[in-house]
Amino acid sequence: MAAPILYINRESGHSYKVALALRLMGIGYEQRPVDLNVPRAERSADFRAVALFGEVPVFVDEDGLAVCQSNAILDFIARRYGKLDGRTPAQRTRVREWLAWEANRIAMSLPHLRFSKRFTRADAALEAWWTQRMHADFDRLDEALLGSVFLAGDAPTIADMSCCGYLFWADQAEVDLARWPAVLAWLERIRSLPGWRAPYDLLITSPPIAAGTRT
Ligand SMILES: N[C@@H](CCC(=O)N[C@@H](CS)C(=O)NCC(=O)O)C(=O)O
Repeated sequence: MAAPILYINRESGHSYKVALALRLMGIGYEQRPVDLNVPRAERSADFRAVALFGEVPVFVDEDGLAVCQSNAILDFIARRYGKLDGRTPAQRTRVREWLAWEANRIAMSLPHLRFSKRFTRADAALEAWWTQRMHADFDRLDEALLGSVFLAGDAPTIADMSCCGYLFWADQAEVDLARWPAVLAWLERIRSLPGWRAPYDLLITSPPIAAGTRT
């Protein structure tokens, strides 16, 4: 059996979510960087063969099964390796509720705002909209974390990996998380987990995002 492969880009928080989960699970795998400046149709043949949507991350397991979409990959690896999942059926359901929430909320605000501030500027109206949604998302997370150590109980799960991924780059979106103390405390708990690595320490070098690139 071949080692699993994770196609990533160093500037992709979606890639980081999965890389962090694999690291905390102790699963060995090979990272392959993808140049996001290259049009999707011209990316490497091995990537195009497995990337159903042309995006990173893509995970290819030991049997060659390719899984796309960060939260689907998190769900897949939690079940495949039996780690970072809820302990009870109710907790496992709660975990997947957070995955679905993240895809429609955090993934639709903070990553876009951060990309605009750091790489290719979007309209001011779009930035304002993403900022407003991001604040509402952080309010919701803060409320959840006031009464819970992690998002689905007292142990970390893929729900935490999904929701925390981009928050380690909050400074790049020029947002100060001090307004959300429960979120800050939760990020600190995640940072303290054995094996935790910051995004740029975990994701290998990829061709830098060129000026004007949109993802
Ligand atoms: N919903 C996807 C989003 C993935 C995504 O937006 N990937 C970006 C990098 S963070 C990408 O590959 N962009 C390349 C492109 O759009 O060509 C997920 O959760 O995996």
